[in-house]
Amino acid sequence: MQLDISLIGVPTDIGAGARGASMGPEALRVAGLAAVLESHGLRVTDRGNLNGPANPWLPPIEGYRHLAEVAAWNQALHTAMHAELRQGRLPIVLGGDHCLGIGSISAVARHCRETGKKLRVLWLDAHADFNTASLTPSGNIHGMPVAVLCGHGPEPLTGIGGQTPAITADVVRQIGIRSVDAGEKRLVHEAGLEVFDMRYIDEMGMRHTMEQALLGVDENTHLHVSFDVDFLDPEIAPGVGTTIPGGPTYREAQLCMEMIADTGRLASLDVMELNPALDVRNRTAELAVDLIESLFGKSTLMRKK
Ligand code: 6HN
Ligand code: MN
Ligand code: MN
Ligand code: MN
Repeated sequence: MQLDISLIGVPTDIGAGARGASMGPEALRVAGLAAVLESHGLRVTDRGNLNGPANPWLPPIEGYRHLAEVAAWNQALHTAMHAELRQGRLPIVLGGDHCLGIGSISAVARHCRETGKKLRVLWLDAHADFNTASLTPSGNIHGMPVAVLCGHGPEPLTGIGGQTPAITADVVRQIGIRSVDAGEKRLVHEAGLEVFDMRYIDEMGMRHTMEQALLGVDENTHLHVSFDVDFLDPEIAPGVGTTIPGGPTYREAQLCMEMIADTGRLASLDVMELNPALDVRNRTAELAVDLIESLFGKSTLMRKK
């Protein structure tokens, strides 16, 4: 695992349906993210926050809410993320709403093309985030990033990073899914996305799920985790804008993170959708930090490799 970590704060809720994810980066810092990582011998540099347009809080236009502003934030993130990867560092994006997956993952994909690495994206989320302008029930672009990355979307977003599509559906594994809109469901099937939904996790268990999701990850793989905090059950993680009941428990989420850590291939991370305005005494931020600690190798007992 790379030892040099960069924190990139992206304080915006420009793609969301509720205000407040713009405060996510600071809540993660207050919950002690840097110190926790440093306690495991990792070197952490906090790059501070990116800048971008304010949230004008306007209704959607032709199926997109705040398209120009979403494009500006994602272009800024793409540039910052790519610069960190090019320096051999491991970037952690402190979101911000999940529309930022576009800038983040397009940068990772570009880096993989330049270095000949094989990309695997684990999308941990209650939602598939595979809507388009014609399918979306809300116009909120945080419901669209995976579709955009796969080439379904407006040029100002699909063009970020210089190659459209930025990724193909076969690099993605979605885990924890339990809320997909009707039209979105059809497109997910058409695109051939591999989805481990909650029904699958209930029946097969998190261990088998992660074994399947990580199948084929090898020494030449760049593993990117896009962690939407609403992946977690709302009982343990209330601080998100779009809670959906029936998510992974504390231990299921820990095991998920621990099995990712065991691969030793984690090379970039998004922490998205944390909404401190809806949280209870920063509990969800603290839980996110606890899980990130497991993602970087904390486990309850020393395990022989
Ligand atoms: N997220 N499918 C819903 C929509 O409006 O498109 C919800 C999307 C939630 C997105 O949590 O990142
Ligand atoms: Mn999401
Ligand atoms: Mn979500
Ligand atoms: Mn932990």
